Amino acid sequence: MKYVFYCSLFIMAWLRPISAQVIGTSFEDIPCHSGLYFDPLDPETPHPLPNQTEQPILNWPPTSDQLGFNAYYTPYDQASIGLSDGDSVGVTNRNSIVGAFSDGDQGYEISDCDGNFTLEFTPIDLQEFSQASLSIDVWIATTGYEGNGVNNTAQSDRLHIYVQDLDQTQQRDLLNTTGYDINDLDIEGRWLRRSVDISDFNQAQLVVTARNNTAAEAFYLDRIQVEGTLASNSLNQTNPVIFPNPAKNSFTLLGHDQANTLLTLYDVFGHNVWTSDSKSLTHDVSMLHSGLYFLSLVKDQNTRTQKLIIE
Ligand SMILES: [Ca+2]
Ligand SMILES: [Ca+2]
Ligand SMILES: [Ca+2]
Ligand SMILES: [Ca+2]
Repeated sequence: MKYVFYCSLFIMAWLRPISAQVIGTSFEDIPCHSGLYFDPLDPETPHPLPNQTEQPILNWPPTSDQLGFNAYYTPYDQASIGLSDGDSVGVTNRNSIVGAFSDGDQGYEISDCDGNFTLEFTPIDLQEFSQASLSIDVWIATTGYEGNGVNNTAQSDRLHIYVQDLDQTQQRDLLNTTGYDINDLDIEGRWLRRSVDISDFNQAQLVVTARNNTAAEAFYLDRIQVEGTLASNSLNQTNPVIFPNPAKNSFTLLGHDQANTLLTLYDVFGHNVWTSDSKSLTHDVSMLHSGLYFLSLVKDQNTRTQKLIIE
């Protein structure tokens, strides 16, 4: 009787919707190089911006608990020098303009691109979530910006930050100065927290695209956070129980027929990171990094998915 009582308490606690940080980045724990970034490729053609030895990092791979990002360059309609002349871009701890980063000691800087700089973050799989939001901190350096950002020219600075759903082909703005002189928007010289609801998105990707052309024109990014609440059907009472959850090196799965069940763990990017058809109740996951995962159980073409946190 006691056992049933405690089990009921456990399941009730476990059935509560869980709202928590899904993933993010604050650009901490990434190597930081001072100095300028020099793009070695032709500024007249669009291209990915490759990391250069001992220069600020522009691209970084994702981990199970941190978003990755990749940088791209697109020239003006009349191509200029782009980032070939040496510019302050990428992961930085230079805080002379922002005073302090909004989270930790590092952020991401985009300055003097002489063209268009696009930063794409790792797409996140949100299909298991009923609610989700994405937030970012932005600092726009105080200086004179030109134009209204409509034309793809040097005299038309702009900053556009949005989340796109790669699955449903839609996008939602966090900040878009297109159509305005940045100086008229009262957004310079302080950290701005921008958030957007993406509960209806399946595959969410954060994109930052910037156009500026002097060293004084600088945009900074920090404290990117995706938060979410798991969909209630992922917490179905008939599902097996994962214990402990959060897990450290292993987890035990109770209340399911372990014979002929295929277990797969997916990370928040939708990547398959672990598979097992073991009949054991306890599974070793010590090789996985800490983070949020989805445990998928497939048996007789029926699939159940549950959340697993590894610490
Ligand atoms: Ca930071
Ligand atoms: Ca430049
Ligand atoms: Ca202006
Ligand atoms: Ca300008």
